[in-house]
Amino acid sequence: MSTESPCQNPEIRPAGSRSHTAGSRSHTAGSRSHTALETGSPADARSFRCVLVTGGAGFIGCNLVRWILEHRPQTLVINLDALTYAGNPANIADIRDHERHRFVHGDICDEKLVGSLLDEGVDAVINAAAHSHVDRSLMRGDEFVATNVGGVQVILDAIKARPQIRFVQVSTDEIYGSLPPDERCDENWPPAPGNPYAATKAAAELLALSYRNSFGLDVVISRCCNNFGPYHYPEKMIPLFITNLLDGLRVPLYGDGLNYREWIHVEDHCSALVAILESGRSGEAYNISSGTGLTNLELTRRILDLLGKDDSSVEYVKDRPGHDRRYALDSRKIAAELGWQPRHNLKDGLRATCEWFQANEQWWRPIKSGAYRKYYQQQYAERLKSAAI
Ligand code: NAD
Ligand code: TDX
Repeated sequence: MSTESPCQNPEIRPAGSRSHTAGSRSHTAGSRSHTALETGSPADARSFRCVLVTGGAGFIGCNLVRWILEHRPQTLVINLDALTYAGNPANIADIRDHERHRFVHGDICDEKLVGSLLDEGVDAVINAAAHSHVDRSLMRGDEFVATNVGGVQVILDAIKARPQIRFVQVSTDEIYGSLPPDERCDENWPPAPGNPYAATKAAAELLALSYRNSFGLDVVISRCCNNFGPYHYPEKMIPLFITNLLDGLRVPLYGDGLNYREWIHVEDHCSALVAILESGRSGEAYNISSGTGLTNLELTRRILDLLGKDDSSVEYVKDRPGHDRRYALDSRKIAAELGWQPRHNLKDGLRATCEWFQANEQWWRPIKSGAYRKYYQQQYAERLKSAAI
């Protein structure tokens, strides 16, 4: 891996540099590609020379880094990731040596490191580093508070000393909590997080906005619905269910299976984050959704169908405590203000995702061993009779 920052290396000429294709593959059969203009960003969109992406070895982060390298040839990316259990060097293997990308193994809670990276010419931070799994936050909350709140405070303090830097906090639809039937929430809906993970994400938003109010920091917030796509860590529902089914195991559906979620392809989340970075109004939050929602049971049946299985592969298990029943976003604001639209539909995206997991066993098999097995046993042993993986 490169040790010299691409932001400081005069040999790297971002505007004219070739786009990186060697070794990379298209992960999204059936999707239209995004060109530089295709986020739909308004004409007065800002451009950024060097973006610090945190959590860039995780699911959304690695897709975001790849998206920026591919669609913003003028932009250099520093990728800071602590490589927790969810961070994986294999997620960025194909871009490891990209001339506009530098990976730094480190913690967003490390004040000195964050400050020194910002001094490398960074003009924007997109914070995707987090502990992100609701079920783990129900086991213990300390790491969630430390990273999702404490880490954000460290970044904000570092930016406070360098106020020219724009900050995008990657947040979630979960901050709204469970919605009543038939309601959709816009960005003014009051936060009412229903689990410790969601509470830390809501806290981080409030903290970021308080730094804007107190110190004039340039802060924008994104709130996205559930993502799916390549490199999704297989503790989350879609990749867990796909990989279990590929192994001939049953899938553990919580409760009655009627909890309702909206699902977006991760590439659409990435294009929305870039639109928010480039054109989002300071101090604003933007919902991001595909508008496609369904119950977990309906989603499970689609996955079963794609993989040639039936309902006998489903095991209804004890529900998640405090399980939010329904999330549904009104995302007209990002469409109206920033011209952003999703480009993937669930049907094709889900098929492509199943195909990706079928074609990339070498990626997920090592994950589903070792420490993951311990987690799986802890999480499901009592819930799922077929938990012996
Ligand atoms: P993930 O768990 O796959 O990845 C998180 C990454 O953050 C990992 O690479 C991990 O190593 C890194 N990380 C954790 N703690 C860190 C620390 N202290 N310092 C540096 N790096 C650290 O999560 P994800 O699904 O990719 O989510 C990314 C972000 O998007 C999170 O902020 C999450 O809240 C948000 N989000 C996720 C979804 C979703 O459906 N997955 C939806 C909306 C918002
Ligand atoms: O084994 C399971 N069985 C099951 O029925 C798992 C892991 C999940 N579920 C249900 C719970 C949820 O209703 O499926 C739904 C999706 O669960 P997850 O994949 O764990 O995602 P969720 O809890 O909705 O949170 C995700 O979307 C919002 C991300 O993990 C968060 O980081 C993001 O903020």
